Formats: sequence, C-alpha cells, structure tokens
Amino acid sequence: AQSFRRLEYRPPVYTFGQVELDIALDPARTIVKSKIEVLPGNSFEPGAPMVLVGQELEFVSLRINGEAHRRFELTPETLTIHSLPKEGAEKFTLEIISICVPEKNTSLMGLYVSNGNFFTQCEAEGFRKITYFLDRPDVMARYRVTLQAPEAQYPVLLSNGNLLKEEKLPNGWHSATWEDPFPKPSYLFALVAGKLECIEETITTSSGAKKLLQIWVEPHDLQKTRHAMDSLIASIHWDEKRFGLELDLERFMIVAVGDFNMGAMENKGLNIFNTKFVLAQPETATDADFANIESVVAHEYFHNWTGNRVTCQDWFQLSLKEGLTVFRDQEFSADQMGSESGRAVKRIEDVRLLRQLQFPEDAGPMAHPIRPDEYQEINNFYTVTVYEKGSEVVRMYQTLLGRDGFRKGMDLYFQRHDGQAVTCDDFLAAMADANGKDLSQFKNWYSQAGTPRVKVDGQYDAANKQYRLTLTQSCAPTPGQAEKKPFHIRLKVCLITAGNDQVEQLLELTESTQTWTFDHIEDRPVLSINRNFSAPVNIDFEQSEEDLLTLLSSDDDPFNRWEAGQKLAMQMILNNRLPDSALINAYREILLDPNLDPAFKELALTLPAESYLYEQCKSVDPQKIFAARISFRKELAKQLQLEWAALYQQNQTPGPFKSDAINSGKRALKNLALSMLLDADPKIWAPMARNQFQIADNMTDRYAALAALVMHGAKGAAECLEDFYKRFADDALVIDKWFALQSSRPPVEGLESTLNEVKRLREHPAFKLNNPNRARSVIHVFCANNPASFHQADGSGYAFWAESVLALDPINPQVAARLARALDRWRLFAEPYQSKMKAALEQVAACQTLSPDVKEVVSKALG
Ligand code: B3K
Ligand code: ZN
Repeated sequence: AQSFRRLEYRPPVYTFGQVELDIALDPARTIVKSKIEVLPGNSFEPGAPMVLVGQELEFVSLRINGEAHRRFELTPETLTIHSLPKEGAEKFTLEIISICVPEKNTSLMGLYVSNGNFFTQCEAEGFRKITYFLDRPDVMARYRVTLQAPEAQYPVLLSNGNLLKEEKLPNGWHSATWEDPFPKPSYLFALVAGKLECIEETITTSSGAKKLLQIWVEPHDLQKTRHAMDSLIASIHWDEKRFGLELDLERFMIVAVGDFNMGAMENKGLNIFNTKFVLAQPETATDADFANIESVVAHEYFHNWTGNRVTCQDWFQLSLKEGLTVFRDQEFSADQMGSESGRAVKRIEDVRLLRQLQFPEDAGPMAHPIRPDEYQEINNFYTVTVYEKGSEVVRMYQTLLGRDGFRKGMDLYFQRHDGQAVTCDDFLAAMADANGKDLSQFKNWYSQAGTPRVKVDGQYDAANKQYRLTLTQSCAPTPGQAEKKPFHIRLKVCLITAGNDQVEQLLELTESTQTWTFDHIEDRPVLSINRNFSAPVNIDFEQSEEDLLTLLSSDDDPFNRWEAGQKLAMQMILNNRLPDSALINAYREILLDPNLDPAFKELALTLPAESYLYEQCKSVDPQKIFAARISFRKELAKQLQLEWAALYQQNQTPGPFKSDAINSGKRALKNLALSMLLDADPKIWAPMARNQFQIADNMTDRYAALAALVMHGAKGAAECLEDFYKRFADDALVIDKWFALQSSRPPVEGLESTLNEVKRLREHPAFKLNNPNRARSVIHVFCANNPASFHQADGSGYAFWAESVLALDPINPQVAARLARALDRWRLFAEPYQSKMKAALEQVAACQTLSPDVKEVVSKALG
C-alpha cells in the first residue's frame, strides 16, 4: 500500500486565486463547471505539468485561457495537464467540466444525497469527488459558487460565505450565487440543497456588527433547534471574551443531516452537522446529548479561527487545528459549568475519555504521535490521539505559560499566520516567542507516540524532617519508535500533612530521573501528584491504601480525590477483591457530603471502564475482569443500599426541565442510584424503575430507567422496550438509542446472548447499514462498547465483527475502518481470545477488495 510521509512535503507547483464553480444539481448527473485563476506556486518551474486530482468523475472538457486544450492525461485519480503557459509570473485561466453521481455516493464523502437533499463533506480529501482540483490544504483560493436546481424539489440552495443573488431560471429551475470573501482550502467548501427550513437570530458582535445566525433542518425538526442556537450564541460570545476572536462573516449557518460519517464539519460559514449534534428537546435528548451538542457546536464554531482563518499546511499537521480546537471547546464547556467544582467535573470527564480511548490507542498497533510521520489513509488519522491527546498538549502550554502567557501566544499566532496554511512548529514558535521561552524539549510531545510513565519514589526522613521525591520517566516503544527521548513533563504536586495547609507546587521533570527534597516537613506526608491531571501520563506509584483513602477523603484537588477512589477500586477489582469497609465508609462520606456536587458524587462512584482496566494487565482475561467488576459493583450497591435509596429521593428534579450542570448532575446521581438499587435487589427496585420509565417527562430519566431494566434483565424490560419503540418510532435519533441500548447489554444469567439479539436487530425493518448512526448503534456499540458480550471464548463475537467489517467496507470505508479498530489490542488478550482475534483479523486482511482505509488498520494490527 502507498504511504505518505511528512518529510516528503513539497509546496505546490501551482496555486489558485479566484475559483468560480457552477453546479447544476441532479442526483443522477450533476454537472460541475469550474473556472480557475491559476498562479505559480512556491515550487513553480516554467513549463511544469499540473497534476489535479479527481475521483469517480466523468471528465467532459478542458480549456486554458478560453481555448480547448488537448495536452492532458487522465487516470482514475488524476488529470495531468501539459504544455501550460510558460511565463511563471503570469496567471492563466483553467476551465474544466466534469460530472459526478451523488445518488450513488454511499461513502458520504464529496457530494451526496441524504433523504432527498444534497450535502457535501470535503475534509480531508472529498473535494476531488466533486471536481478535478488541487485538493490540498495549502492551496487557498477565493470561491464564488452558483448552484442551480429545480426549485420545487430544492427550494433552498446554500454555500459558503455571503449570498450575492438568487434567480429564476427556465423550466422551473432556480439558482443562487454565494461568495466567500476569505481564501480557503478546498476541504472547507460546502454546498447544501433541498427542502429545509431554518430558525434564525440576529446578534451584535463585539465590534458592533450585526450577524445573521441560521440553523437549517428538515421542517419537522424545527422545534428541536433552540439548544443548538443558544450554544452557538454562547460560543460566539465566549470566543470574543476569552480570545478576542470575532465572527468574521455576515452570516453563519449550521445545517443538520441524518447521514453523516462523523459529528460535524466546520465548512466556512456553512457548518454541516450530524443531526445527533443539533437536534434536542427534553423529551427526546438526554443530558449527555445536550452537553455534546453544546460542545460540538462550539468546536465547529471555534474552528472558524483555529482551522479556517489559520489552516494546516498538510494533513500531518491535523492536530494543529484539532488539538487546539478541542482544547478550546473543553475550556468553553468548563466555563459553562458555572463553578470551580463544575470545571473539575468537566476535567474528570475529559480525562476519563482520554484514558478509555486514547491510552489504548497509544499502546496499540495504530499508535502515532499527535503529529504523525506516515499514513496510508488520512481518514484513519482523525483519532483520539490527534484530537484528545492533541488537546492535552495544548493544555500543557497553558499550564506552562499561564492563562495570560497562553493568550499572548495565541495573539502572536494570529498576528503572524492569519490567512496562511501552517505547521505545528509555527504554533510552538508563536507560544515560545510571545513568552520568551525555550520550548525545544516540548517538541518531543509532537514527535513521539506512547503514553509516558512516571515512576514515583517518595521517602520521608523523620529525623531530618525531609521528604525526598524521585521521579523517573520512561515511554514504551511504539511502532517505528524503539527509543524515546525524555519529555518535558510538568507535574502539579502537593504534600498533604495532618494539620498543614495544602500548598501546591510545580515540578518540571525534563531528565530521565530527578530528585527533589522538601524541607521542614513535620509529619509523614501523603503525596498528591499530577493534580488536575496536569500532564497526560501514567503515574506508577505504589501508594498504600491508607494514603489513597486519605486523598479520597481530603485532597483539596477534586480531580485527585476522584483519582484516589478510582485507583482503590481498580486495584481491588484487578485483585478480585470486594470493597472493604474502609472504602465503603469513604464512599459513604462522599455520598453524604452536602458540600459536594451531585455530578462529582456520580463520577466518584462510577467504576473504571473495562477498557481502562485492560490496559493495567499483562494478559487480559475479559470474562474474569467483567466478573470481578460486577461483583465489586454489586457489593457497593448492597452495602450502600440505604444511601442509594435516599439519594434517589433527594435528587429528583421537579419543575420544567433544565439541562444545566446542576440539574443534569442531580439526574446523573439519581439514575446511578437507581441502577445501583437494581444491582442490589432487582425484585424490590424494578417497579420503581418501571414507574420512572412511565412517568418521566424527559429522555434522560426515561432512558436511564429503561437502561437500568434492560442492563439487569429485570422484569418488565421487554415491555418497556416495546413501549419505547412505539412512542418514538418516527424519531431516528431516539430509535438509534433503542438499538444501542440492546446492543450494549452485558451478559445476564438466564438471558439469551447479546450477540444473538444483535443479529436479530440487524434484521429489524428499521435497521439500515447505509446510515452511519444506525449502523454504529448496533454494530460498533456491540463490538467496541460491550466488552463482556463481545469477547466470547468461542470467537463468535469476532466472527460477527469480521463479517460486519466486510459488509460495511464497500458501502462506507470510513465507517468500516472505525469498526476495524475494535480488534487493535488483540495482542494484550489471553488465550483463547488472542488466537481467535488474530484469525478474524486475518480473515478480513485476506479480502482482495479492501478499501485503503480498512487495509491500513488490519495490516498495522497484524504487522
Ligand atoms: N474537521 C472535522 C472532521 C473531518 C473528518 C474527516 N474524515 C470535524 C471536526 O473535527 O471538527
Ligand atoms: Zn475539529
């Protein structure tokens, strides 16, 4: 397979000035005419041929400076033009006509049809499926786009930027012309056409300019757009306040589409979103949905500066825009929580995700630095490493330089690079120069993969009242990187002693090993290290249970309080122990503490995910871990049954539904209590769950009750599932939840295997393999989020996985490749799982017609 390498980057030979697109929309035959002003690029040589890319296009004609041009070669993926005008400094005009077939496009890249409407997705390399082009992010052009279509079927015609004019055409057609005043790479191009309606608002931004905000959806979804609009307005104001960044267009549009490969896309002025991240009403969306919508709307909006105004030179630099923009959306959401303790809750949630998903990636066959050096298919590199670890790296600048220093760096970055396509090195240089800091060692975070491990050795010398702390860092080999250089790791620490105030300090670990001595420490202290998760590392520290209990009950850093509880639970589960009375008492104190947020209590009492537990093992037996975790949970449920019952009553949220931090925290804790009560005694508590299911006025409570019943295989589960389906049969996003819930049920004694149920769900009339949300709700959920049902000793789960990857690949390679990742960690498993996983991987790898996407994933897994 072909590999692309970061160090082989060459600036473009040609570049584009003005681009005019004229697109006549027809599902079966869309005609695209482009008229492009061509200019010499930075690698220009007189007479050099121009290589344009195009995929699945029918070529019609080519003209240069208005004349038909015959000196060109076509391959399935390129159009190479020879005998171009030789005068380098002189620009010329290129005109191309080509045809594409949106209705046949199931990959959902380029121009496609969803429910009768047209949409596009161009990042990373989808524009080449619309027309022949220099489809690379360092070619930034100005676009003027005219869309034509039959007015009755496609009353709305949208593209990037500002609307210049609309016209009636013969035969019932009409047209709209849009102009984007800002130069942009082709991956930010978008068009939308169809029967859509919008809600709109006019706002005034910091400079006093009026802006039009619109959210476009199918007419029946109009009443579900308020939350997305509020989130957009909040994001716009936040970016002005925190970073001095203002909306630069007269209008900003969001469009929702039901068929979409990922969450959303930041096309300039015309963001296109998966409906899942736009539509919400209390009756149909959970608190988690509300929070996700807020953060994805913010994320895409923030890209307008970090990604669009300043973009990436090449796709190896993806984290330049993604890591930075995730950091910005995390900070935004943290601020929206409305309190310091709310910020801590958000931090815990973000770190939990990092550990569940990114740590395994960083330890597996697809491990790559946040700035990769090599890829076969760029779509495989929209990863938790590039995004979430990328965000951690950006966060470290802020920890290192302070909020003001970070802001200075951002200001300098925009001052230097507005309107350019740049690299991660440029970002680092702006941070370093704005603060007069040498950040050369910090670069290792960009070039080295793997989660660093910091070994902690703390010794208290009672005679000299000294505490000596030795930290040793290491990082396991990752593909292509056997040896690692030391990272620049900044750790927040605190020595906690009986009567003393807690004083936080910052340690800079830059060598392999360093020792610090703390004087005048009157009593043996308890070390609180990597507070607030100041560095994305694994801490290797054999801390006594007694010390961990001290941290759990009295660390003033909420993150480390949570962390101590997780560590205690993890150690006990991995040693197949039940919680002892000391831990139960500590948990009880947390649950009863009136000063702690319900959201924090919920997090503290939620056990570490199985995927994170796996990473602590040398050889994973998934069924043993599952059994140990369930027993631990049951014990917690029983020992604290009275408390759970009380919390259930105390955390009701009467009155009109509000999705804010306080109310959603209460619902989270109440619903954890409900699920614990069913763990403790399903016979006694199932009626309460059924009652909650029936009377709930919001999806969070209705779904949580249903989940508690289904997950425990409790009486009434089947009836409630049926009732749920009937109530929401017309709402695709809710039906996705219905599928996902059944696919995620762990093994329950006396019930049929979830795999058999999943196979039945796949035959359900509402199941659609072509729709990514629906396919994921059944297949990905089962293979990636239901470990105990998936990892069966007979290999049946893996056979289902192989069959599903092979079925999805010809339809949608990106969705198939995501699913393919579910077997990444096969080498970590004990027998017989390991051999059976390997066999399934080999079965997929043997297919002769794999997409480059799936081929890269399975060949790296086996490699
Ligand atoms: N930039 C897009 C992701 C595009 C994925 C292409 N396979 C969404 C985002 O990160 O905001
Ligand atoms: Zn993004």
